Amino acid sequence: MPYETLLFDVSDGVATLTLDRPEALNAVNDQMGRELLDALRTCGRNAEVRAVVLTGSGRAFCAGQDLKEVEEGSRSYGRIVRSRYNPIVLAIRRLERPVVAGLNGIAAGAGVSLALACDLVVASEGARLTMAFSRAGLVPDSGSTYWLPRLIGYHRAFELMALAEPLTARQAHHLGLVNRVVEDGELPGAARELALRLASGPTAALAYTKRALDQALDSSLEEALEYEAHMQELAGRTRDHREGIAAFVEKREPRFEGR
Ligand code: T3D
Repeated sequence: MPYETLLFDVSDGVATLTLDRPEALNAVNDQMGRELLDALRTCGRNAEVRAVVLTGSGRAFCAGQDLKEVEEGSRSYGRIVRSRYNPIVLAIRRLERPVVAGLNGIAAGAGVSLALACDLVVASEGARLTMAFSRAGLVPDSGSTYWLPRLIGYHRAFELMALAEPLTARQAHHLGLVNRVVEDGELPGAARELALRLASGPTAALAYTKRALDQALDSSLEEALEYEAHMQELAGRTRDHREGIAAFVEKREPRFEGR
């Protein structure tokens, strides 16, 4: 599927998905929603892809829902959230590849939610995160009511959601919403470097790690222990596991193939 609102590149095991409506700060319209979902699913089907970077063109990561599209006519918000955003969030979580959000600039509304759904977040110094939903008289969606209280606790989550004050990249890092902050201009390189490292990792074991963490978020200790055992059983059957053991015994770095 050719994309018009998204740049899609695969090289050296890394797929880079760049939201590309810079004139609208990469706000998500209907077409971008469809294209992003298709691109994520394409990554899942392509064995060459072993890590994904999600980033934006221009000065923004993503300004959330395209509010001009909202203005154009009557709509069912519930239907849009269910049919557009929820499948994208689930596609990121179910993608058996690590997804790195490269926050090149402002992230607002569902743009923050998309970043939170990723496995790692690297932000440029000048990036800002704003839970802009309440300024539009809306409720945080696309998973942010799920992630934020788990990551930073109820009170801070509510404060961000209700007051919609922007967080700097450094503040977001301090709160644990962002893994790394890099100088402006270093971002595409830093996100890619991290993705390249992940792409040379044991892809199946990383996918099982992602599944186990998601499972553990809503499990009892007993359930988490059992799920870990299940994932370990699967990881233990991979060639990359055998390679990891061989590398240890031979005192060398492992060369994982993603199988
Ligand atoms: O059913 C449903 O759709 C519900 C789902 C909701 C999910 C949501 O995401 S709700 C939250 C939606 N997002 C927002 O409320 C953010 C709106 N944008 C802003 O508050 C500001 O633009 C920013 C704080 C992000 C950046 O401010 P600033 O001053 O740096 O830039 P700007 O001048 O406001 O924007 C630059 C251009 O981008 C401008 O276009 P123009 O005037 O030059 O032609 C602006 O209209 C456009 N733009 C920015 N955000 C959006 C947008 N266009 C459409 N939709 C946007 N969200």
